[in-house]
Amino acid sequence: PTTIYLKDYAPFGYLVDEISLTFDLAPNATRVHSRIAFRPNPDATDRTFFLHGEQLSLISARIDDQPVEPEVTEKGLTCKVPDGPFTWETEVEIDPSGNTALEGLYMSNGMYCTQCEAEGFRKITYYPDRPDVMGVFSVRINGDLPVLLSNGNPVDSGEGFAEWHDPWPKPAYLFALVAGDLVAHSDRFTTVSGRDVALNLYVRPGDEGKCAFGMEALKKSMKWDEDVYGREYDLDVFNIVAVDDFNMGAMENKGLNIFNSSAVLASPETSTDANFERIEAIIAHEYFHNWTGNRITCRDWFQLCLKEGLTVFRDAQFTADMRSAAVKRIEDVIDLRARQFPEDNGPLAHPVRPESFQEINNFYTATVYEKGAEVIGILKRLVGDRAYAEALDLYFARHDGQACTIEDWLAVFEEVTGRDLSQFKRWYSDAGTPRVSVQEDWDGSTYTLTLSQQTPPTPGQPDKPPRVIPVAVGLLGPNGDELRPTEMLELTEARQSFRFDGLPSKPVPSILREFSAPVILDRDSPTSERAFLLAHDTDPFNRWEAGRSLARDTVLAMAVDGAAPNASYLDGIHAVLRDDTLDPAYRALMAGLPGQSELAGTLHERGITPDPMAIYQACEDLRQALAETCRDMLPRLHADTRVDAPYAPDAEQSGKRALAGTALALITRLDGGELAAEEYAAADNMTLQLTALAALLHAGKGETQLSQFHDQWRDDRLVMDKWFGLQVSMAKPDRAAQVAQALTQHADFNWKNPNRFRAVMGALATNHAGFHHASGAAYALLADWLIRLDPVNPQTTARMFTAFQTWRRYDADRQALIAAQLDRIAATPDLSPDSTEMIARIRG
Ligand code: HT7
Ligand code: ZN
Repeated sequence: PTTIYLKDYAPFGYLVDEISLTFDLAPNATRVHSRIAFRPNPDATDRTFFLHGEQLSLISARIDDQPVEPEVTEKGLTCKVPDGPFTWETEVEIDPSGNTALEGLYMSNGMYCTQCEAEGFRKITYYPDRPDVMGVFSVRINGDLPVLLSNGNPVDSGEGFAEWHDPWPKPAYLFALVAGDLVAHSDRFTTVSGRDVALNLYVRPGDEGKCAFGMEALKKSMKWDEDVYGREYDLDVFNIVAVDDFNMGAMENKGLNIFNSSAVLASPETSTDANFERIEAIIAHEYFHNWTGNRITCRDWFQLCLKEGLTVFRDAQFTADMRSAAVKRIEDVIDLRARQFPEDNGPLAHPVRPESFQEINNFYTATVYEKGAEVIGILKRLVGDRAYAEALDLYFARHDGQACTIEDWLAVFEEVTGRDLSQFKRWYSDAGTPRVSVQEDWDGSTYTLTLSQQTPPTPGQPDKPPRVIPVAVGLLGPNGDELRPTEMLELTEARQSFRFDGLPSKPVPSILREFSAPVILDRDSPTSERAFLLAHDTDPFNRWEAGRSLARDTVLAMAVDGAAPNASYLDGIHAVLRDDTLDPAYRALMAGLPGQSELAGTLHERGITPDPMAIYQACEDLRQALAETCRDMLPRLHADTRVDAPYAPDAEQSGKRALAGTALALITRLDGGELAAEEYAAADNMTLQLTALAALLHAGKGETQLSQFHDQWRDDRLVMDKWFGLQVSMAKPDRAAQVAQALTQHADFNWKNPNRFRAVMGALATNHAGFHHASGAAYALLADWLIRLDPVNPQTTARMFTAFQTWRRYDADRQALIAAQLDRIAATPDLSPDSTEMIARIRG
């Protein structure tokens, strides 16, 4: 495998002015004719004419209408070309129906569909398939299908053909084509300057009833981007297509977004509140890419965080505005700790802007996306909201139509603020999660906070100089009053002190409010202080965090020392659950426990080898103790959170349902499932149905309901994914592998469909105690299936290796079992480069 380095970047020797593509569609033998206007790039020195191309049968090639004989390899072609501008033409044949990797042009349920990011266009035709080569695309599709779509605006269509033109120059990764028997859910949007835009959501016949929510989310996103970022849509149409076979959530192709059907189709009967929230966020994310990604794109794939970090940041702002900012922030931190922290603190650690890679598809990671968004949050906190807005305006004005770098991005901030951002840039170049420790001093009127930072070594980066960390701090008085409102401290040194003078009494500090930077705060504060913050902190994030850290410490003490559940935690959560002045969604989050994998990670950081079974049991015991503590108030809490109005997936109703679900889960521990069975029978929406079913399964009941559920939903593929996944995630540790194994034998286990594969194998990998069961059965099962999927779909296979990234945390027996499975997979003949790279990095 070849390693590609950021430092080796060189521009391509030729620019593309225009590219015309003609597709003659046929499932096994699609013909692609390309006609490309090239001219020498004045900024390049190397004039090698190399076009990427993989899995293509070259039929013919011409330069300026004259046949040529290029030199063709498995990776592309080279050819001698004229010194000045020239027209390049090829005809290739490809096999969409044989394309199971879902990259390039492929088929899903009889529909043609493309996925070109990052390097899929080279499977469609010969082209400089790199993001800094931007051209104006015209496309003609010949095919006997009712709907024929490509990027940009429609030009012409008739029986068996359609023509499209995209006036905005774009890199090939944003190319898209869809052709199939689809139906449209249509609407319109008038932009701020009065431009009328036709909106269409194309779905398979039968899915029309699941489009309304997605369409509303799209219109809200378009309006929000105008209002908040001043960004207007720039084509006559915006099309979205739902496809069942898709490797990720969605793709922002210019004017033709393609979505995994799970990320766009929704109805109250078939989708949970969490599904609705996720769909709204993904639609917004892909739409926001129109400016942050499409109009301004990346120079090379090392700059991926330029578009992804910023767009995740923007979609988080959108969700915070549409729903509850505090709840969104907590959800994001839960997710960051579950997915990004293990990556940043294990063998797969890499900088937000990596410096090398073998397979770029392996770098669509939580670090690039979620930490990339956190880094934008840090920048905004450092420069302030006004400067952020000014810098963004300058970024859009200066770089529209360009392929940019992180340096371009930082330059606009430096220019607007006059601030030197070289230390801040370490957030992009240095991997690893900084640990911030705290020391306090009180002399009777001055309170001094001394903060120290240290980032552990990561692969290839042994030393980490200090970086700038915004630490939001507020000081509380003994009765919970704010002695000092939130102040943004800038920690720039390895160790630094901050003084607060003239205080009437020793304050209780509330540190890292709003989770002002993605760091681990090492602070051994007394339980009483955390209980105080849980009751009084005026910052909603830190109030939640106080409960979270009490929960963490009590579970770990129970798991490691056999301690009893901590009464401060139980009483504190009891008080929160009763407090109906608090948002129900927030109360539901307060009552949650940290994930078991996260708890295992904390033990490992403290030098203790985690025992997954002991952690599992401690969590069970603590939940049981919470149920007992809250016994008297739970029926009332459950009744009070009942939603009587017609179902709406909004923040208010879904918050109530979340709290009712929390109450139901606790009640089920006390009544053995009586109420859950009633709730299941009466449920008229998927949130209630699934919550009740999960509670029953946890209680060791629910077999009847499980089979009723199957009969009710057997024809709905997205609901059936839930049916598969729930059984594995609710399975007891000693049964998880067996349950997953049995489900892989089910007639509906279509393992080539990424959603179905992930429903079972993803659920197995995240059932912590089940996955790490001492038998090693789950490791072996996952390995068997990765070996099977790899030749069919390397991208989806490679992403699942993250299940093994934390393997060094565990005891020698488990490590040996995992190493044996990784070695078995690595020894598989013809293993994909994607999986080969992941195993090599994880194995170290
Ligand atoms: N920009 C997209 C990333 C992507 C992708 C999407 C679907 C299938 C394969 C893919 N590879 C990369 C999605 C996004 O971040 O919005
Ligand atoms: Zn994105």
